[in-house]
Amino acid sequence: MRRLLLTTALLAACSVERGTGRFDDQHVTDAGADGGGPVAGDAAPPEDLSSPAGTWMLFLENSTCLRALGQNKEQIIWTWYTVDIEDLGPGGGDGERRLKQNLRFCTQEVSAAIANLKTYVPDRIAEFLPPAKLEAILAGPTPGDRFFSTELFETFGLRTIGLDEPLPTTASDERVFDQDEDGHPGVTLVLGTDLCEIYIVQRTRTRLSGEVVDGIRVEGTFSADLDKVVLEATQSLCATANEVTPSLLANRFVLVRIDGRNGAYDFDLNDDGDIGCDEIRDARLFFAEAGTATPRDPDPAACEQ
Ligand SMILES: [Ca+2]
Ligand SMILES: [Ca+2]
Repeated sequence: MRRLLLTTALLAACSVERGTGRFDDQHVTDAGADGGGPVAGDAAPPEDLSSPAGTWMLFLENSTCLRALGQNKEQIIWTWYTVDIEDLGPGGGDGERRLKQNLRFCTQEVSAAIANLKTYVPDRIAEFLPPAKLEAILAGPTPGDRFFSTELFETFGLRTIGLDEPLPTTASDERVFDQDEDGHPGVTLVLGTDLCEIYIVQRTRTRLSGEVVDGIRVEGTFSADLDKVVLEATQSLCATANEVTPSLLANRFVLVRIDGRNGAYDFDLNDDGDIGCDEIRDARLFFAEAGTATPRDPDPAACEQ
């Protein structure tokens, strides 16, 4: 029965209208071992998260404000990661566990903001980003028990940079490097439908704070410091429209198990024993459609101040 329901949901995910844009033509592939996409575990998920080790998907929804052309509007940045969790054993508190998380950045999407312009983050960037290691504390296994992570420190196009050091502003700065190996400084993003390319460097600092929902899901909010500099652009207009500040709304995260254990869905669609970014892109559409990790629409109230 669970498989039947799942197949129906997957078909719905395939046929949903997603508007226009270069990321909107993706479909859930049909590469499951049984030809039917991800398969749910045999048992229903347990209420308690007593065995967190395994592979999860992390969904981040970062609410920012973009100021340009005399306007200040919400710009949401969504990022999807694979997370391999190791259980390091009991922590200091009663029932507490220490976890190690190995994160791999897979894909990122940005909502349209000023003048309906979208920033596109090419999927190939993920191939050049190193994995990140974080620790986390799970205060207990029952729904409502707290979950905290150490800080996720990520950079685009920067060789070395301090936590708060001002970012380079020129391509000739020795801290800048061509991380996505396309011959342009920093990392290349695309604005609009090929309106222009921007060559950027960026630093993000993220810290998760959430709680257990059930045996296969943790949800909560996160703090995010985002610094971004456009080093060069193919049109000068595109270089200026990038002042990003935090919004008035909370950032949201969802961590959901995707390895088939404990009643979770299994997104190792090609059965090679690993869940890669191609499979995360399928999981992303599936959980968006299922309502588990669904990107919300920008809110006009987010940046009114
Ligand atoms: Ca580059
Ligand atoms: Ca796989």
